[in-house]
Amino acid sequence: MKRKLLSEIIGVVGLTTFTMALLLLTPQAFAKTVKVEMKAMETEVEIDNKGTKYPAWTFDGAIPGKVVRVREGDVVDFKLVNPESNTHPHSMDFHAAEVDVLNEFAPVPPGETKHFKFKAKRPGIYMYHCGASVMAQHIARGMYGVIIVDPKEGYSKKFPKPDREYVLVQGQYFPDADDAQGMIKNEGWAGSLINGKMFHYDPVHDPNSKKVLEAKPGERVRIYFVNANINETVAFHPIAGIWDKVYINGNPKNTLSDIATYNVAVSEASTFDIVSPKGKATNNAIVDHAMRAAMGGAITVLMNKMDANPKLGKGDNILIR
Ligand SMILES: [Cu+2]
Repeated sequence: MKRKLLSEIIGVVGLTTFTMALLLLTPQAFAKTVKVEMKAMETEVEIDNKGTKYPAWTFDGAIPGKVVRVREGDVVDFKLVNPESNTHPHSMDFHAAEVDVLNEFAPVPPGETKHFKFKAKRPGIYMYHCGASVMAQHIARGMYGVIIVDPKEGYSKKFPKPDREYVLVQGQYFPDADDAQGMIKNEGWAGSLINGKMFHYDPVHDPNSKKVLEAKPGERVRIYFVNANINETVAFHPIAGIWDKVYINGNPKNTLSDIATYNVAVSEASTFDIVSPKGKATNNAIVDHAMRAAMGGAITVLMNKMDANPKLGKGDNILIR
């Protein structure tokens, strides 16, 4: 009798251990808390390749702010510092967060710090931006960036592993940085910023441009694109290529195939795969096909060549400054 009881206890303990081990192996068990800290900085930046200065408002001193990358299920533990030396309130609005606009996204006065957490429940890519009033001005002056929430399932046939990844964030350039009402009305914009600079990666149209995106012929290049314009939709097109896949909102559940031009709404972030022909060097010009924007700087050269820099489009080199 005693022996039977003992074996039952061992059985239960064994089962519990087995269940715990199983739980440890489920994807939730790998979810982590990712600490992200940003400092609002009212500072000058260069908005073209010849060094023209602009009185920007930024996250951490650069347009766009840093790339935040987490995995579906992770908790983002975020802190925004607004130093006393600033003259305006600033805030953070992560489009990947489901929270309270009046609480987590509330403006932070100079000299104060805001701390909040959210769980990144839905995979995809999302814009983040300052939402302090006048919001159009805080975005136009540079307070935006991207958060990537990688799907917990990882890669699949439907969502193949890319060979290279690049982040491109487009914004409108308003030379009169104080004209908030003009920004709202879409008046006075004079160019398009790609990752903070007009013609940033386009030596064809700007001899001062020294950078391009690089890949090897035949590689799958994944572009994470954010429309951080104030009022303008982006007609996103790879000249001399076709998007192999477009993942609306960056989510593999929303996959389109064989797309020449895809309209990206203001504040939309979507993911675009392009695969160049194998075995020969080619070039693509990734543009906003709306001509005012393209001719104002929204052109990015993607060079597909055998001796592509092996470090570009990998690891920390997906947003090229
Ligand atoms: Cu701001």
